[in-house]
Amino acid sequence: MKNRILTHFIQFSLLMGLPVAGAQAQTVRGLNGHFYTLVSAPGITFESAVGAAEATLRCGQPGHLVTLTSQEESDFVVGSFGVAPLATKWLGAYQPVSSDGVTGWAWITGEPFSFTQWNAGEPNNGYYGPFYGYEDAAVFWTAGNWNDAPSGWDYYGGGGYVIEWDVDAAVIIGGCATGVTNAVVDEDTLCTISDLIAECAAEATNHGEFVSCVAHLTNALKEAGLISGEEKGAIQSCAAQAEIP
Ligand SMILES: [Ca+2]
Ligand SMILES: [Ca+2]
Repeated sequence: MKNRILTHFIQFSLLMGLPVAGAQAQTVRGLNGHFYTLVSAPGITFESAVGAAEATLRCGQPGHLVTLTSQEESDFVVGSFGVAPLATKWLGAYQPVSSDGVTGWAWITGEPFSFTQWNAGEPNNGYYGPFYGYEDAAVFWTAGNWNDAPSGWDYYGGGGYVIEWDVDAAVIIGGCATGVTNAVVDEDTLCTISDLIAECAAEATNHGEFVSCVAHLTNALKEAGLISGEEKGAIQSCAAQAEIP
């Protein structure tokens, strides 16, 4: 069995809302289960930041520029990193089709662009100089609010970017909610229980193999004290019901 859980020493901590120790010291995890990292990269353009976020892997999964789709999520990110460190860092809001500068905003993930946190007077498409009229991507500005800025803003101040990895807060298997917290099991890779179950799904050639892999995994998790017997049962029950593979 190739599952990581048996080859890595299990380090457990309930990382919800707390700084993650280890390799990615600036990574935090919200109550929504998502991970966030602030990266300082003075002079980076929006396009380069998009690529850098996708190239930064958590447990083998690409990130994306942060999408703040609720007040709660915005408050968490601003509260975690601070207003000053966030200023001029890119977030994942942009205008995919050039427009008048103030409409047609979207999240790079395609999530509905309904919640906004624009600074007073923004978006104004109003940067003077060579980029006048071309403010088509958003940076954090004052008080954790946003400002539209030129996506090619590489000479004056795109100061870096914030990466987000979408991870469930609780373990869900094929639509079946286990009710078990999707805890981190390896602090170096930030792999969670769901990641390891996904690994079982990817490796299994039939349903029996998947169920067996999840059984081994949950036994190891229980032995390590990461889940209770009841939680182990809930995960195994969902795995048995799931149409995987
Ligand atoms: Ca988000
Ligand atoms: Ca602006």
